[in-house]
Amino acid sequence: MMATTMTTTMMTTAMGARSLGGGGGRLRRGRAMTTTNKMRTPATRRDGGRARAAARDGAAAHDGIVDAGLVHESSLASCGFAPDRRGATTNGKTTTAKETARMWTSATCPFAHRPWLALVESGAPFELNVENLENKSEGFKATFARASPDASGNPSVPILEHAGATMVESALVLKYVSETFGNDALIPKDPLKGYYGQIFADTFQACVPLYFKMLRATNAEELAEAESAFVAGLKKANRCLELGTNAREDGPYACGAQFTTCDIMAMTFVPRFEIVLDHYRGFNLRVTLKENDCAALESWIAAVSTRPSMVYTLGEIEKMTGKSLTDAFIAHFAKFVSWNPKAATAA
Ligand SMILES: N[C@@H](CCC(=O)N[C@@H](CS)C(=O)NCC(=O)O)C(=O)O
Repeated sequence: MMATTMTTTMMTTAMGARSLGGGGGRLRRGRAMTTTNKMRTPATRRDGGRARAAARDGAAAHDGIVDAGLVHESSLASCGFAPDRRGATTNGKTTTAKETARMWTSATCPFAHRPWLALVESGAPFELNVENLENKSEGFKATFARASPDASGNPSVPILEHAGATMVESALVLKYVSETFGNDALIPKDPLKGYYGQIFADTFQACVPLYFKMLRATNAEELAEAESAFVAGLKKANRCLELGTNAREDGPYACGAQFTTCDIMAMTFVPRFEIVLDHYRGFNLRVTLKENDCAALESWIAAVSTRPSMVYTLGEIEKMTGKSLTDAFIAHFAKFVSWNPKAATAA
């Protein structure tokens, strides 16, 4: 099957103006992007072009920007090692945020869901190429081979094409999208909150391989072992939120009031954990968190689960797959499950 191209119009953070223009609808540009352009005025424009003029005349790179007396003789500018600023009329963000991003994705992939959330949150102009991972298109394979460190590796989503570049790996693509579009709104602003958000995100993410271990278990003993490691991982993630209580007291997200990439890195797994583990392993995430006094993690889950971009993208997954979210996620992760205790009991 060929990849389906879905042209998606931008959606504002408030989700008030959300719309999905299928079938090649005209792309609208995000409000946040306009703000980015305003905020990112390059130094050469701020100083009225004096620095460029100075560089052209062979003067020091700082001429016209700061008083000569303020520049230490060991500075890069004085030593002549400062980057050549001639022709530097803009920075990367100013120009590239206007270009439409194309993301190769699979509707149900938790990794591709990360940059998708960031694209939506940022009001970026983007298109989705929804790939059938069971029957990959030649275009998808070639695009992956162009960008992956392992050109002959198994092609995977997400892949982002933007500004003439092709990028792989969800965490890096998420970072790129967040920095390129939407005025850095998703990047933690406060360093301490950022610390707590990141340690939480990293710790929560350590549960992901344990989740796959639970799905891959081939007998009750393996499952019990994987499950207890998974629960221990959840408790550690809960502890990270607790450790950051004072810093994060202004809001429910990993960094407090600010919704950031730290939330996005972790949150896409929440509905998968809930639905897939319940179905294949009879494991109830919410009950487990309650039984293990993980109130901080429960509050974070409540906040990210109701985030408008999350609600919106989950709805889109149903539209793309033509299935309920439950059926779509169960089908996506079926390939990891070779032993099903329910089926074993029934047999
Ligand atoms: N480390 C990668 C993992 C991406 C990944 O595993 N994607 C899965 C889909 S959820 C994939 O495309 N697998 C290839 C396949 O199913 O053949 C990332 O974070 O981007």
